[in-house]
Amino acid sequence: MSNDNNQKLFQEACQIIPGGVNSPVRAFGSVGGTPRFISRAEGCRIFDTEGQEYIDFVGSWGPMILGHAHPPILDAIARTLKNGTSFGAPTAAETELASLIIEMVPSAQMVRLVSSGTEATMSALRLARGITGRDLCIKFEGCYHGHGDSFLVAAGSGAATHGHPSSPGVPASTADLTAVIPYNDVEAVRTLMAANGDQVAAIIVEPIAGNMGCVLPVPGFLEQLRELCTQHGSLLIFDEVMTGFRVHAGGAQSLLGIDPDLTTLGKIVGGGMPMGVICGSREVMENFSPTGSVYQAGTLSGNPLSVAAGIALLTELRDRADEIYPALEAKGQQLQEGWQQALDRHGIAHCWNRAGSMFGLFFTEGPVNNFSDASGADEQLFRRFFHGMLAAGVAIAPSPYEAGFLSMAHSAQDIDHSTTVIENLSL
Ligand code: HOZ
Repeated sequence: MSNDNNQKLFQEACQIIPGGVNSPVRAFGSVGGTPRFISRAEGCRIFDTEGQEYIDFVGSWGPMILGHAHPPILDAIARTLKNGTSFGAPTAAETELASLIIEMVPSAQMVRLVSSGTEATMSALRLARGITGRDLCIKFEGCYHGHGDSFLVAAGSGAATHGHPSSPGVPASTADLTAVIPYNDVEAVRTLMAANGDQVAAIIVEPIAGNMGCVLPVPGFLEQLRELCTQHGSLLIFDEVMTGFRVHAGGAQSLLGIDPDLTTLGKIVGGGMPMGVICGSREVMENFSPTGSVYQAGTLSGNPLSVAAGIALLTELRDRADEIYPALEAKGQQLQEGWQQALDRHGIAHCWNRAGSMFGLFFTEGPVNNFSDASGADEQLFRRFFHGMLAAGVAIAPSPYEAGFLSMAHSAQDIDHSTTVIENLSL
């Protein structure tokens, strides 16, 4: 199969875009080779500029829960587009989307819309610092909360993929305000809070981690974070950019029954258009300017096209939740069983973590409960697996430090086909 056009486009891009990409993990840095340049996507398939099609288990890194180019979302964007692309002024649709979020996400009483998950987490931490008058933040190794300075310390996702989990350019004085603890290590949090709890503005956590592969919280971990935050007057921030509306219609907090003080959302909430959200209790959220004094702003915040796409997607997820989430779980089970059996036949050690349609496959015996476990997996094998799948028309994320995603558009046949591809790989 020709890859000439992708190679030509990548070379051209590399001349004028750092690494040829606008987000590092897309560059195939850890797996080698040439990124596919995508011309279109539909359902569970993406198509590259060579005309080659792939069953897609990346789903634009999460938003495509109902599939690519989902007609109700395209229609909503097309209808809205006729009226203009940005007003920099309030719209009725923003309030409609905020109401939907409040209806679906248990801890949300008020909502602010921004343009990306990174903006949401940065603003959530500023809000926590403003409210508490404290500076310290606790994050977990391998969790990724966007590329704000405070979070590029022992970060997952592309930062881990490219070997810079703590980025140059982040002033030491900022990095020093972020304490890093292994995911699922509640004793370490307890010790740190006992010593410095009165200085901790917030604990931020992916309630189900998706940026070191998929890693699930061990029983009691999140409950104890909740308890420690309450006890020490710190705010608990759930970064649900990946898990929001993905693992349950109400996000991980609904699935796991824990209310954070603040939640950040992204990806699904914008229906595949740029969108981030900070939400929480009225008491907390009213500290944002202009009702409060914590400043936060954006010309494109509440962009009408993103809002229209978000309303279309969330409305469908809410109205069809009883059908969609069990169906996604069934697809996840089928995928897991099929891939596990195929890898067993190859005699390959592997470990699987999954929350419904969000999954992580690690080439190690496991268990994988934190970043150190995840980074112990066989990277060479991952590379061979990745390229074997891609060559056979199955796209997974080009990094072991990313989660995989299924959508409602993946049929049983698509999933079976991906299993057959694994059976036929030479690993
Ligand atoms: N950090 C994103 C996934 N966890 C990657 C986004 C992208 O490259 O589009």
